[in-house]
Amino acid sequence: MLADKNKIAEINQSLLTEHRRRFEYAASEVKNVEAIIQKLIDFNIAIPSWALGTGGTRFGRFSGAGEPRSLEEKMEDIGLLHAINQSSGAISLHIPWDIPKDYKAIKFLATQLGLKFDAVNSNTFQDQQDQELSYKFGSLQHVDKAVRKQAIEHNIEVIKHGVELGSEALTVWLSDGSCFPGQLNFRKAFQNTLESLQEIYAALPDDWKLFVEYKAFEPNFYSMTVGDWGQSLLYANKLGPKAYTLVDLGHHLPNANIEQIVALLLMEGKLAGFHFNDSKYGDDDLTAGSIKPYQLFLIFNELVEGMDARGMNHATDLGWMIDASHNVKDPLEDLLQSVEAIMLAYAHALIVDRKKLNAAQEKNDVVAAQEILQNTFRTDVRVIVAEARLRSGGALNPLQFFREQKIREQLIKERGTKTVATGL
Ligand SMILES: [Mn+2]
Repeated sequence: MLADKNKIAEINQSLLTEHRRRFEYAASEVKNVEAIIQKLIDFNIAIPSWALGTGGTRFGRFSGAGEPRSLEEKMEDIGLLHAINQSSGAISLHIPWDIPKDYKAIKFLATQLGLKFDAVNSNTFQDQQDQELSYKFGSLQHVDKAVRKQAIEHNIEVIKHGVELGSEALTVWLSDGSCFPGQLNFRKAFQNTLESLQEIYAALPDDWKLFVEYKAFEPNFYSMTVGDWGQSLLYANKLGPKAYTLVDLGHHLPNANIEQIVALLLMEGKLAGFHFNDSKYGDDDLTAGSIKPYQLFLIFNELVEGMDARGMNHATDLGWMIDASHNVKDPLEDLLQSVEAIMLAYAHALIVDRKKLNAAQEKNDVVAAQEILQNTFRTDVRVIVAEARLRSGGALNPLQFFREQKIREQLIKERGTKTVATGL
């Protein structure tokens, strides 16, 4: 189904008087509000093709109803999101869960829906039905050269799909590692992985990037061969200028200072971008900003500061993607909430008074520095984000629109109640 633009405009009209009143106040409180609105309009967050269905855990999966049954329907769902919030204009494909069968038709559909193809993602953390060799003991790190070769070829295949669709990056997340002491020679595992990545890197088109994603633990629980940003950066540095470190917020040990990691990766010109989600304990895949919105703001604060220091374009110079899917929410409502939380964190970061913050830092005025950040975080920027959406043709209140227009009910009518989207 497609979103009804006239309906969006009609509902917006009914909310406009109240919105205008709130916006006038916010605009008087925030400096350079027009420049901020433009940046918010330009900013888009890619939606992964695996987030449109209800996620599962290893204990079970409670599928929702009206889930997309094909890549085309997943794209339609993202098209719906984008029509409603005007900030989700890209899809990140996972291969082999979502192999495009007809590139031309898929590209045409993407254009119709206003979507671009973001990074493509390979999968060597599962065995596929028709697969010859198993990844049980790793893929790019495997002691058997034949397994490594199979995994390398898969990644090159993923690049080929991406080239056809107009993607410009490959994200490699490896579950490689070990579960028990002694299982693995760390140095050999690293070398094997590096050599495999080098072969994949050599197959990248000139204008492509390779994103090396790290994760602290799970599914391996003793060691991960790309376990933290240090290891990822080692690979990225050894591979060359097209390789970068990708930060997934849920892939750290508890209490890691992610904002500091981001600042240093940016300083080194090696930050690829983000997988947004939130967590209480580990890789919980919860809605972005649902548990630690202040941390999300602090991360964006470093992003804006670090990108501006390097003269980077916020909207295009890093990869921005949500990587979450959980058991209990409607996936589309969850994504609307995630995008909203990310836009709010970005808006907050844009209004930090950097001159004052810098002055406080230079004087070791710890109290003033904290006040600047916390006052910013406590400023209500929801109406500014809504104004950016309004100007782009999106809904003033996305979640309210989704519910009042009974979009899920319509999707269930179209697709049925017993649909299961491919993915985790
Ligand atoms: Mn991720």
